[in-house]
Amino acid sequence: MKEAIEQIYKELQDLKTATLKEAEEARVRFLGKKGEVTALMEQFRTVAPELKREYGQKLNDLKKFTLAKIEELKDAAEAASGPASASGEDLSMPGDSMPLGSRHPVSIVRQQIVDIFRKFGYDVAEGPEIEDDYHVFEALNFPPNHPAREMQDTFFVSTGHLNPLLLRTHTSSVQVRTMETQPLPIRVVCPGRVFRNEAISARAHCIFHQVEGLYIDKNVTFADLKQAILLFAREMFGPDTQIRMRPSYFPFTEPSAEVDVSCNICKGKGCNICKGTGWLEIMGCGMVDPNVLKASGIDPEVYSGFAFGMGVERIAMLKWQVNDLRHYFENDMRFLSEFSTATEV
Ligand code: 2U9
Repeated sequence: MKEAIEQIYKELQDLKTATLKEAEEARVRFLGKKGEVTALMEQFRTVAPELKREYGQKLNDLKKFTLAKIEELKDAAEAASGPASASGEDLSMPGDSMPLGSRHPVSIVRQQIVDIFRKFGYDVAEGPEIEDDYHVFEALNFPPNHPAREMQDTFFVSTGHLNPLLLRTHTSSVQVRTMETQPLPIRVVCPGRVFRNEAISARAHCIFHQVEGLYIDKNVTFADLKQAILLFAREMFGPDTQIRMRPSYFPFTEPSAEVDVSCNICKGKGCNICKGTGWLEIMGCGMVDPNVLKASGIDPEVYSGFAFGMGVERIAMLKWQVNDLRHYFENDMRFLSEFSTATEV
């Protein structure tokens, strides 16, 4: 037994461990149920009575020495790896990161557009996505056989009666409802989802977002429209932005125009974003057709107004030079995370 005790002292003196786990393994090796020191303590029973006192003392000393050595090894391992839990994990490690969600780019741009018009004094109105034929077409001066009403352009919810239900193809129906219910003058922007029965491609989708606007008062002129659009374009695309208007046609406005802004990539010189023209189309607009005012009970002899409409995805594509509309609908995190800090106007 004497040799065995000395052998254990020697092993303990030379013992080195690098981690808490190794120190714990050493404890089990010497002091565990089947440990070397534990085995010697059990052998004590077989020691001759006249030697019991001497060996009792030796074994107690050995046990104390072993406990102190293991304690020392554990302290050294903890000091080397920082604070640790009982299971040996390093509690000083940084935690797993929890990525924060962020607003969708379409939502960011829709809010930016709305905020600009709110700053100009416009109210915000929303309305139903399932609408009736009257508020989407009839009240907006669409002739009965206008192609936009047809099956291939409109998703019908119910057909077969005079005023079918359908998914709105534009948010103009919200302006019609505003004209029906709100006192004049009216200055309102209407953001929302719209639905068109179109094949999905890089440039078109069957669901997209619009912001439309309407201003009705006495003596509203095309010059007011031009000024409102210019101020909007400069807030949205930068203070040096120029606009131009090209004549167009919509059933609900007369005269009507398409609006382009100077390309903010090439500063009007011509690049592949503006396809060499120096201009980018951003919206349509016009003076509200007298028939539209009349349909909602507003006297076109007394009042006039302008209206405009833009696709939010299109504005977002121009703002961030995204070349495929479908990115906005696919919820690919690699795309969406590009916009996690893009909240400023
Ligand atoms: C009322 C009267 C007039 C809204 C207008 C446009 C021109 C227009 C398109 C832009 C791209 C739709 O998203 S898009 O495809 N819109 O060009 N919208 S004027 O005119 C109205 C609305 C309501 C009562």
